[in-house]
Amino acid sequence: MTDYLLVSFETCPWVQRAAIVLREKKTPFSFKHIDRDNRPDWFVAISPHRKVPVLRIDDKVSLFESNAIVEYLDETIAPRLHPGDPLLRAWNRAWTDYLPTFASDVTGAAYASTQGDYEKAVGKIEGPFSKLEEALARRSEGPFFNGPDFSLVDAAYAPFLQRYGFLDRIAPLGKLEAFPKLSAWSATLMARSSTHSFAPDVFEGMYRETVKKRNVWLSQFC
Ligand SMILES: N[C@@H](CCC(=O)N[C@@H](CS)C(=O)NCC(=O)O)C(=O)O
Repeated sequence: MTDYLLVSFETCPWVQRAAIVLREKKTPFSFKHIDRDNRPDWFVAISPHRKVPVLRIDDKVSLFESNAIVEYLDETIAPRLHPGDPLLRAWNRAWTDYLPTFASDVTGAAYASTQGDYEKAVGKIEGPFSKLEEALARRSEGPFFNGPDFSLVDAAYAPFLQRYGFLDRIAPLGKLEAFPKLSAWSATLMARSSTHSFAPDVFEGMYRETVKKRNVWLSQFC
């Protein structure tokens, strides 16, 4: 049996994306959590950008970049999470390509160092939310991004929708409520066990601790 090791920082959303795909495929794996502030030499040697996730396979091969990792897992382990139809698959890839922008606009408030920067960051949330609401309106049914079947798009967005929820509970944002399809999608993903690498309430505490230590404007509320 192939041995999969996910090298991680405990609260990294990009690692979580890969872990979700492994859990959806019911594939056993383990985490190796490392310290962001003290990255070991063995890690630096296998991670060209010094970032997590790295997926170590059979302690021989290392893959980096969450999108490359999940595409590899999807090509090599059943069931396929990408849709079979090439057009729908291209459309799905277009939305996973959008993920870094979504992540930065929706969770940027967690990195703002002043109240002014925080308010500017909060002002960026509605744009991506409205884009996703329109994308979700194209399908005929839910509960997932494409309909009844869980996909790589669901795995990609779940960690960032979860962090939006955390931020909304640290200092109320109230943005999601204006987008019913996105709200329902987010609720579905939060209720899905594959989303969670830790018990949700424990993880929320860990996330708050991370924001607190970051010494940003939001830290005072954590
Ligand atoms: N594009 C990368 C992003 C990964 C990423 O930004 N990871 C963060 C942790 S959540 C990291 O390793 N940051 C370390 C750094 O920037 O030095 C991916 O999808 O894997």
